[in-house]
Amino acid sequence: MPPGAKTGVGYLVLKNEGTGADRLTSITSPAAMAVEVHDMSITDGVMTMRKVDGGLALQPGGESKLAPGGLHLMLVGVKEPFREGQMIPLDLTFEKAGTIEVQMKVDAMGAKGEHAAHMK
Ligand SMILES: [Cu+2]
Repeated sequence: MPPGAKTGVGYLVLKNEGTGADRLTSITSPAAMAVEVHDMSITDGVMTMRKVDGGLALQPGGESKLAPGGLHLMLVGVKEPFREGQMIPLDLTFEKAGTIEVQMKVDAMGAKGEHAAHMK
């Protein structure tokens, strides 16, 4: 993270290995005030980002990729600047599957490309 930054970006892949549809409804982390799902698109060279409301739907056997250039997690109000190599715990809450804890590893700034461009 750049010095003084309060926002971090996270990427992951969600897989639904069950037989019913599910939905990621909320995400929390002790490391940030809020975690939002954002979508990013580039129109005429201008990058825009919007918050995805209503959660992320997961079809049975399907997956949802949060990757540079598209969907991502936005960690807002980061309490302590992230350090490379550090693990950030996240609680993902699903409509059916309940709450699942995952750990995200901090990469060097810009390691995954353009996401640094929209970090404040
Ligand atoms: Cu974002």
